[in-house]
Amino acid sequence: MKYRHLLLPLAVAAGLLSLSACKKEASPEGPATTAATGAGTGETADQFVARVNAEYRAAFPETTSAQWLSSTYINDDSQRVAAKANERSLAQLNAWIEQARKFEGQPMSEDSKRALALLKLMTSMPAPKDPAKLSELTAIAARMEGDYGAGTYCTGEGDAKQCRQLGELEDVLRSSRDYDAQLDAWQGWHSTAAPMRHDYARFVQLVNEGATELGYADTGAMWRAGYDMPADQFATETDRLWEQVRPLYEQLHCFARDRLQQTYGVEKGQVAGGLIPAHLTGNMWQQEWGNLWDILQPYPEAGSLDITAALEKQYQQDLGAALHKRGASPDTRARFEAEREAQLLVAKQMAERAQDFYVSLGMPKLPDSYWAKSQFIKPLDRDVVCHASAWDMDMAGDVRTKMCIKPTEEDFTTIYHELGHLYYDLAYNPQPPLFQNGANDGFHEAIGDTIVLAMTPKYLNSIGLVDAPQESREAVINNQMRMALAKVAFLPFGLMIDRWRWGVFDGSITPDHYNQAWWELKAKYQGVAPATPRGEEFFDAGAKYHVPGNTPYTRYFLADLLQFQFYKSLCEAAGHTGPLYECSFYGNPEAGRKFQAMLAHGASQPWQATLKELTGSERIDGGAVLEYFAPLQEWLKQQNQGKQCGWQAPATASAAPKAAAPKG
Ligand code: X8Z
Ligand code: ZN
Repeated sequence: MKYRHLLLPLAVAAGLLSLSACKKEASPEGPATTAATGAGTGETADQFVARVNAEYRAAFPETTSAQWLSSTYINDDSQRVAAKANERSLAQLNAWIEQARKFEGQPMSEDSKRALALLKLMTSMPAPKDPAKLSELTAIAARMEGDYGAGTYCTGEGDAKQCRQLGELEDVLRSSRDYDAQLDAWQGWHSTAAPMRHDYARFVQLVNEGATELGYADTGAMWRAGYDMPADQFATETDRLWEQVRPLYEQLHCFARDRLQQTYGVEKGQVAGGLIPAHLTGNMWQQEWGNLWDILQPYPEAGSLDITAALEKQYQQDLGAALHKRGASPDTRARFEAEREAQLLVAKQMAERAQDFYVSLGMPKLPDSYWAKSQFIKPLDRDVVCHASAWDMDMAGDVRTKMCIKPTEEDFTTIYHELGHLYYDLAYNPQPPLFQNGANDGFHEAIGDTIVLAMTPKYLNSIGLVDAPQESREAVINNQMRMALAKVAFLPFGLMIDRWRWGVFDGSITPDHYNQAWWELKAKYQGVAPATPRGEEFFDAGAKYHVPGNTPYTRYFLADLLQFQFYKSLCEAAGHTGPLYECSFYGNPEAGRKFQAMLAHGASQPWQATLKELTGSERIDGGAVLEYFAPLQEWLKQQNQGKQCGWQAPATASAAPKAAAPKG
């Protein structure tokens, strides 16, 4: 992710209608007069649902276009248009929900019952009915997203002044091993979020008002209500799942901390209590640790899995060819153009690789419009939102991704992730609009990641990214570590973000404790801590896109587990025998058929039924994660023998708000 300075506020509020995942879905929008029709006009419930579906479909492309423009071409005008569209959309949604009340208890089909239940949950940003407050809400949402996108950290004065945005600061965390340079990059990015605190506190008040008007205790309760089970039960379910996988995470944490101490010294390699310093994980939010491969690789002699290095090599090749085209001694301008050409080419090559995997399963190629209209690399002539997202523009095949791709392993797997969203969209496009969504939001996030699990060393070798894999225990452990740094490291992060937000929404975390609660939860779940004090003058939650972007996050925790369940089932469908971690279903049409059948259901039935069809089970479960990582867990235990594992959350944690025990 990389942002340049945004002069103007971004008006696209992510998650206004969080139909699916990180997608920026259009909000419904219909003629204002529809509010006046309804049951009073003799319309039946089934007819009402059909009308909402039709109005929604009709309004969809225009609204998504406004949002796409505002995210990929930021200026006053695109922001104004998108902001206004969001305001109208949320008003329309409230009107539909109001009209739907008239049909409570009336006869209707099972599909209509489900559609009406889903209608109430269509937005993650419930809006107050009061028009002034609705307007204030969309303005704040737009401003926060803009502030995040515009975040710039400047140091030095005069000629020595240097300003960097997220992408450049992330480069430091990924590539530098200089403690102070990393700390500076980490602190720099987090300093950009501090001014958002006030807006966020007001935002919370406004969405809570919207949520209570809809009959929920608060916005967090509304978010938890979206899982075809009682909201309380869902919260308990996430606790259960975390307890299942926590021991595995703790082993990984212990190993990583030890290696960090070897690298940076005993003192600097940890924070008091055995916590990992937040700026040393190679990731701004400590959510994935794959960039620490150089430090954490178990057996450097057992074959290279350095995908970032391989992609960089591909880029250099592309650049060589682009330069070659420009003659023997290209001038500065020609060199610059060659660099841009090579950046775009390698980005598209990465996306083509991802597409190839889906096609190998029997899925269609993405339409030409995908290649023509997607944003692959960061444009130079304007500001854009770089955080990766997948878009269904019209429910009729105009699908796009928006990224600022760099040739890194992280971006490579992110494209596979994003295409998972698009293939889900395309598969459920025949459903009525209200069912055009993931079985639950975790499903949407898990599709592409399931494919990522099938990117075994053999597969990576077949596409020329790594050497022919060795058949050794060391090689297995290496690959398990590579996967664990992405998938296991992520687990507590996937949980803690909404633990914090649930607490913020239910009032148990008050604005004067935002940062304290944030770091208490980071310590409790992830075992990470800032190396320097982070008082309430900061707003560190705001430094993570999904907080100002208001995208619920528990979906990613669920996805981290679900993807292993999906993977196991697809491996079985492909006839895989042997250890789970060896399976790749690349090129297997049977696995493809099973996957496609699941995708095609969309949200038309409770997710439990969809899960059962694919896996035989109705429950999300950590068992497949543990099965997959069994060799690594054993290895980690051996490595950690004699070490004092675990950590002590800081003393203030005893005063932690009841964020983990949300209300209904
Ligand atoms: O936001 C995303 C995707 C878009 S849905 C790029 N992810 C989460 C994140 O970046 O924090 C994917 C993994 C987790
Ligand atoms: Zn996603």
